[in-house]
Formats: sequence, C-alpha cells, structure tokens
Amino acid sequence: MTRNLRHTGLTEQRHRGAARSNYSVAHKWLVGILAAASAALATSTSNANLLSNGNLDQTYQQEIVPGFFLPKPALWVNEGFRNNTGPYEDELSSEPWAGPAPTPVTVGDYGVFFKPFTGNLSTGDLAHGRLYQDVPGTPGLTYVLSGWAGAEPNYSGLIPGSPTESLFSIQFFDAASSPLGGAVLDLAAAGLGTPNGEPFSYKQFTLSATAPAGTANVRVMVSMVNAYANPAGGGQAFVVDDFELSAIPEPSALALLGAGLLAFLGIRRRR
Ligand SMILES: [Ca+2]
Ligand SMILES: [Ca+2]
Repeated sequence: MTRNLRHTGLTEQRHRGAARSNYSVAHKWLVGILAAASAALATSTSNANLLSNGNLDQTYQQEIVPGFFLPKPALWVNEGFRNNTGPYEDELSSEPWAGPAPTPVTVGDYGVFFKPFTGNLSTGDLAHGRLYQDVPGTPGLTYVLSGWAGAEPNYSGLIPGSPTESLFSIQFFDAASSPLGGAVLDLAAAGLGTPNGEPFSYKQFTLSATAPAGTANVRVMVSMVNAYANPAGGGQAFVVDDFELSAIPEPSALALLGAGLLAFLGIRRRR
C-alpha cells in the first residue's frame, strides 16, 4: 500500500516533470519569438530618423550664377523654376537664422529659407521651389514624416485666395521610378503662419502614408508652389527645419505579435 502510493507519487512527479519540461520548451520558444518580434518592432518604431541631414545643418556652396555661391542643404535635392523664365537657383538657401527655437536647437543650426518674392504675380512668372530626399522604402510600412515650418506675415502663401501653396509630402516610387501615390499636407490649411508668439510662428507638422505593393523608394518633399512677391512688401519668408522620417510596421506584423502574446497567455493559463 505504502509502496504503491509512493510509486504513484513518483509517477505523478515524473508526469508533472514531463509536462513542466514540455511547457518549458514551448515557453522558451514563445519567449524567443516574442523577443524577436518585440526587437523588430522596437527597431522599426524607434525614432530612428531615416533621413540624412534631417536637421538641414550640413550645407554646401552651390554656384547659382557664375561667380556667386549660396549655401544649400547637403544630401537633399533642391529645384527651382518660374512659369515664364524657367529653372533658376535662387529659390531657396540655407540660413543660420532660419531654424531657431522652438525648432530643435542644434550646434551650427541651419534652416532653409524659401524665397517667394522671386516670383511675380502680375506677369504670371510665379515661383516654385522644392527640396526633397529619397530613401529606400518597404511595402506595407507606414511612413511618418514630421518637420517644422514657419512663415512671415506677408508670405504669399498666407494671402487669402492666393494661388501659393506650401506643402509637405510623402511619395512612393517603384523600382522603375514610377509614382505609386502618397500623402500631401497643405501647411496653410494646417495652420502655417498662424501667430503663436514664436519666431516665424514656427510649428511642427506631421503626416503619414502606408507604402503600397511595389514600393522601392520613399520621397520626402517640401514645396513652395505658385509663389510671388507680395505687392504690400514686408517679411515674406517661408522657412523649414528639422525633418524626421520614421517607419512603423504594417498592421499584420502587429497582429502577429498580438497573436503571439495571446498564445503565451493561453499557455500560462492552461498551466
Ligand atoms: Ca533648428
Ligand atoms: Ca537645423
């Protein structure tokens, strides 16, 4: 009797031991998966800035007309043109006064100064300037762009009914450089230049877009469109600084992580 009980007890202990061991294997396996998933998630959602020279502080001297140079932001492409007179190079420049607080204050802080007054409304020679950077993109990831923009009160983009637009955009391209869509934020509609007591009434803007199938590259762009010299004169600068682009995993990756967590909790509960 005593022997049998002891024996049964031992057997139960062995079974428990086996169950614990199975649990332990499953547990380790799941913990491994969750750790990997969490690490992937943490990496992709960390505030790692995918842009180079996002703070616009690195500059180079660009010869805009023979013998005359202007600082421009390095590692970004800048393009300017006017409706009637075509391409020109004085649509924007890098300036140490253009990215003050409340934008992040960095050592050797430069911002970019767009020059709407290089356009002419009465002749129709409206000015366009854009600054962009391309980075590799992954289909399914959601890209979040944040950046600071400000404007002086007489910027043509702040005149009611003005054709001038001030835009932040995210555009996706496939491997053949064909556009696949994206998102555009109209800064004036989002409050550009609304007085807030800060230099240039600077404020931070954010937009996001999910990369469609076939995405190979993501383009981040700031544009000044259809700009012109305000007949009233006065301060007309449109300024930007401190851009960040980050990527967030697609919902299915989050769902997988959620499913892993549920399975893990389920095993714990069954135990
Ligand atoms: Ca700054
Ligand atoms: Ca800066």
